[in-house]
Amino acid sequence: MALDTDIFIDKLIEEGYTHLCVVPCSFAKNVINSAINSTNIEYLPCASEAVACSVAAGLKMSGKKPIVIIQSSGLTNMGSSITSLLNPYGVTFPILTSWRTYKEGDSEIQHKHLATELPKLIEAYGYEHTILNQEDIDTAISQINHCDESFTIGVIKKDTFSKVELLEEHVLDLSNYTPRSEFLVKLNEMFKDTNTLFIGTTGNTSREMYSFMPDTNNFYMAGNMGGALSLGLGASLGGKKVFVLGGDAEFVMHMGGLTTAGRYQDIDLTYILFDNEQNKSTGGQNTYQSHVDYINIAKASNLNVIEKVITSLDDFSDIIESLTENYKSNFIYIKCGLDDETPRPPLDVVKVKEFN
Ligand SMILES: Cc1ncc(C[n+]2csc(CCOP(=O)(O)OP(=O)(O)O)c2C)c(N)n1
Repeated sequence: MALDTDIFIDKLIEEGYTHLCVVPCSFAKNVINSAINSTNIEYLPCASEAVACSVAAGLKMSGKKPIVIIQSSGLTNMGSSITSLLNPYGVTFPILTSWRTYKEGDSEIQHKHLATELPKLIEAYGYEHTILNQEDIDTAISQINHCDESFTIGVIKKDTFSKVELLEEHVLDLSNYTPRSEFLVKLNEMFKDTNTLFIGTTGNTSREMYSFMPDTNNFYMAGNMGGALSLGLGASLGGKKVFVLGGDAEFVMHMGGLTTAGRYQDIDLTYILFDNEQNKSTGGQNTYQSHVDYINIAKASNLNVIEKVITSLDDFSDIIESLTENYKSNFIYIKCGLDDETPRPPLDVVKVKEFN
């Protein structure tokens, strides 16, 4: 049985909770949708789990009642905030983490370690954990209240929440944009059978590369969200010609990597940001990042930025062709639309520890 999600959110509001600080997980999709639909609790999407934790601490220390919702893979990102802010200062609020399981060949490799070790990680942070009751809302709410007052982390298992669709006004319409697959097919044509390394980011970019770029030299980084540019920097400093294909949520998670990458000019590194305005792989939640000027951020970090927002395949091919003659640390920004779901790359192609 699952909790009735809208009633759950209403009860949180009745209890005085004010903000939901979130980095999405598909396990929490319904509760996120319900919070976005509601006008009485503020949905506060965060660039990373560390950001979510610090924002929530600031809210709590100012008299508000925040809740943090994240994926188990991101609990590690909160390590410093937990051990060096919440713990020593005695600040508490509910942190709810999904608990991703792992089945060999059927789950993403990023979840393998914490599928068994999550309770030990929570314990190492100095917290207890409580698995959120999936049958009785009042029990679940009292668990959350307990987390609000103690060093206890709430754990969300799959199917804890009943289905909630986003209200029409919150659904993104990307139908005017070229789907990402068409840009990937173009790259596949242009770099077929070359040794150029394509690093795909966590989220749907990697999955779509597996379907639409069968002839290129691909590395699927199914995890380490936010680390793709830096992985690419290391690879290019190691002598590879590298393209990193990123998503808008991945790009901001550890955006400090941009300032490190900007130090290096004579390397074969190109970052292509595919902005579909959403976390496609965790349920399509809007990233609410339309205030971000990606082009100028990359420029100010000293990357060689293509100033034009790319929306057409023709512009894309021209720009890629011009780059291949003159590599530097390049940044290309594409506004793209959505493709249907594609399968995950299988374990044997994902689990690679040396680049080709
Ligand atoms: C540290 C961490 N936090 C959260 C997640 C869950 N997660 C996986 S993909 C993703 C969103 C990716 O969105 P984006 O980069 O825009 O790519 P898209 O899926 O839209 O192509 C999130 C939040 C994760 N894998 N790791």
